[in-house]
Amino acid sequence: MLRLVTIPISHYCEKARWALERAEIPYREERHVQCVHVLYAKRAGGGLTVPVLVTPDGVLGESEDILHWVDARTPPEFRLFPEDPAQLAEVETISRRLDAELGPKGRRLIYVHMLQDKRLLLDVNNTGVPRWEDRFLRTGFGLVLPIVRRRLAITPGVEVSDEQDVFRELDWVAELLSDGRPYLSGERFGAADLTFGALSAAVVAPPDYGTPLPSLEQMRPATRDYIARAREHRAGQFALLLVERHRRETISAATASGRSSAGR
Ligand SMILES: N[C@@H](CCC(=O)N[C@@H](CS)C(=O)NCC(=O)O)C(=O)O
Repeated sequence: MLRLVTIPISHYCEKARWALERAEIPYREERHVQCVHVLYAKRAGGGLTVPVLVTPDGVLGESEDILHWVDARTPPEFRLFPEDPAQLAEVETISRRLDAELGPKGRRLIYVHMLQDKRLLLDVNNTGVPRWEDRFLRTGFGLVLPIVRRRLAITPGVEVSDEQDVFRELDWVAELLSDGRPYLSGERFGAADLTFGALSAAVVAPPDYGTPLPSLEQMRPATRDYIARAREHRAGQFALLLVERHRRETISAATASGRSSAGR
């Protein structure tokens, strides 16, 4: 059985879960809270970040590598990355920009907001982690907080520029879609779409995710405000559509329904 070491709320971990579940590759998720995750990520053979996927062929500590590993075990017509070198380069360019921009900026933005609502944050954050880690984070929150702030480079007011950057990235995604392509990856659902669907969770809080997310009603008004605006954005609507159509879609279900492109 594969092991996937995660921080359950992490959207990079969601990217890995989504890819594995779509390809129906069984895995066991090992959920840990922030900071403690380092012990388990390192012990599994990874680095400082999660997801870490432990496979019989070795340990993968980058979400993009996990998608490639899954693809190598997926029938060609359902692979996330195209074979054609030019198309592959385009899909990787889009995915990597999402990994480098929307991922970290959206994450810091939601952390800054949620850190102001400790109880809701911990309830959502700690789903499925070992009991001692839940207690550790609740009682040691004051100790962990400065480490998280430092790791994420949270400085006073950083959420203002993060929000601008997030909406700039959403504009860019909308611009890509404006040529009429059905998916960011081209004619069918692929790595860029899965990456966008997972990483945009921090800004659209989709109704379906690998661990329960809070509803808009549970959030503070300022958080609700930017998430509602992101959901209304053309790219935000696309993100929600990706989740609705593809988050629970499996390759065998797509095959049974006669679709060769996993859900178009
Ligand atoms: N490039 C990595 C990024 C992963 C990443 O940033 N993971 C975060 C969780 S969202 C993490 O482990 N953060 C903990 C830390 O940096 O201490 C990937 O795509 O897998």
